[in-house]
Amino acid sequence: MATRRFLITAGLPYSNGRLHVGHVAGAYLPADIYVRYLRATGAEVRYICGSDDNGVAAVKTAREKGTTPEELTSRYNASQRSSFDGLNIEFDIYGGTHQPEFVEMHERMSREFFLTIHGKDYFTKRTTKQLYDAEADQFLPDRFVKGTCPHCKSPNAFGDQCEGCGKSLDALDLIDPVSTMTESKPEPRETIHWYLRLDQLQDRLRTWLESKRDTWRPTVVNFALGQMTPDEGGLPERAMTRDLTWGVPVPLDDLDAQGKVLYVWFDAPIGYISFTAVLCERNGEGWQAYERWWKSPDCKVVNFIGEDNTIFHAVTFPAMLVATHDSDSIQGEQGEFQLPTNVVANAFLNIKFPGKEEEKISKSRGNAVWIEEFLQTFDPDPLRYYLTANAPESQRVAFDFDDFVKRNNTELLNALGNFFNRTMTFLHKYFDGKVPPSGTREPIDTEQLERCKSAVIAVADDIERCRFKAALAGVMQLARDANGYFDTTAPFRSRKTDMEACGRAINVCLQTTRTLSTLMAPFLPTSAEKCRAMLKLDDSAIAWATATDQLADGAELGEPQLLFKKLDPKELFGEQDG
Ligand code: B3M
Ligand code: ZN
Repeated sequence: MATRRFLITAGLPYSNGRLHVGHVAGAYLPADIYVRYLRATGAEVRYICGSDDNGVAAVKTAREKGTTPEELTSRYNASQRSSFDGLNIEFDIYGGTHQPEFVEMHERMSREFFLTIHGKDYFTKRTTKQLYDAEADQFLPDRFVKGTCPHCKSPNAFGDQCEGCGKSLDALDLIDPVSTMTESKPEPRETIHWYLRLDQLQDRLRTWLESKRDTWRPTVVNFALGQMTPDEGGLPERAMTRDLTWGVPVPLDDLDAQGKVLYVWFDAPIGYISFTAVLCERNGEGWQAYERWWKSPDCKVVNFIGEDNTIFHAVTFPAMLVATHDSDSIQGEQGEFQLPTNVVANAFLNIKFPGKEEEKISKSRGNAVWIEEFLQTFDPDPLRYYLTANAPESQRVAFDFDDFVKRNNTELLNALGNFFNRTMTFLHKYFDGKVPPSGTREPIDTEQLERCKSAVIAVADDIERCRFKAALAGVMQLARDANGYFDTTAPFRSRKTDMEACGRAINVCLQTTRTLSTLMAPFLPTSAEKCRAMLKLDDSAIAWATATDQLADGAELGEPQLLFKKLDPKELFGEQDG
């Protein structure tokens, strides 16, 4: 069979803040698990990410912090990168749309995209009205305008959305608008922008999305198709340029384009491609080798995102890709940009602190759990575990501290950790650390080994379908069954009466740890490494196909190591409520 190839992306985080658990649960961790698993099956994979540096978010935060967007985005690019490292989320490249090593390639590719789409007549140039701050001498991005909501009359409405009722707004409809830059009253002025003709691309997108009904998460496909219902007018044109100086300048030889940049949602997804090109260049293949990943139907592109990014990944970006095609194939012919094979979106994560109500994670309320801080107290694997076992795959769930501690102690420690620990300790105590002979296996033994084999298939199947939570549950079930096997065969009793039976049971337990060490690796890479050390296996044991390879009779194994620590809620939260 030819080697499978995958290009995996995770949404580019805005580089205007630190990473919190919600980000990680949304996209980066599930993608990392998927990538680790795919590699274990022998697939050729590139995992691409980096920061989304352009757009208003950086300009606004930089202003608030009294710094420049360059300085701000470079600082947070580094901070986010180190949080990812700390969690063992391993990208093949971590770029940044405005970072020194990437900006040139990124802008070149973004310009090329814009010009190709322009050349194919998928833009309309249009004059509209927008709020202008005469004091600051600039048009105001939506987020820079505050006012009263025309719907609910809340005074906390911004130009794009009301914080009170959540409705999305047009800045021009705000009552008593105020510029957040200068506190002055902005006035409507005419401006010109380029709109992507999504209406012209909608039929092809709909056909493409319909074909994904059986393989994508229903939340994603239904949401995207829901944008295209004809009775509500279908997809509107969307402005792909902005009046801003921070970003990729609009590449048109047109006076009206001066002082304007590409909309951040136009250039950001191109970051996936431009970072791939830089990666290819770094690897010495030349940047053009990116085409092997992006323009070849035998490479599958899969995007992992948070749910709020669905419209851009399931509609707008695919529309941009289709708009560059010469052929009328929707997925893309050889040599054309491929549409994603899957767009995997997770819902948001809420937060629940001990003794408090569940709430939305919000920077302004200061209730986020920052990765940087979390890693000062905890190891990465328990967080990876909890965020997968409790993943917001189909709906919002809460990061609940009590539950985190409980699951660490009852699941990771009591089920998985304990099985390794009791098996390895027993081995060293009574068998001198050497694998006892498998002997003639009884049905109870072969049943346990069969469970290992079935788990290998079931876990793979769940990961292939991006059901990571179910996949991890499958791994944990095997650990629990293994404990059951240990209890039933009771080597701690048979060692006094029947050393052969005792050795047989320990042999099967060891074969099970061998399987578990492979199956847990995508989820818990650090702990899996410890397991390999205990079993004296090298990294080749990550390969999925080796999961049920047997440890040889008589093989000498390593010392037992504790995989997980018990967490004490009193120690952790004792001081919290006073
Ligand atoms: N920066 C949105 C976000 O962090 C955005 C993702 C871009 S992916 C191309 O929510
Ligand atoms: Zn409102």
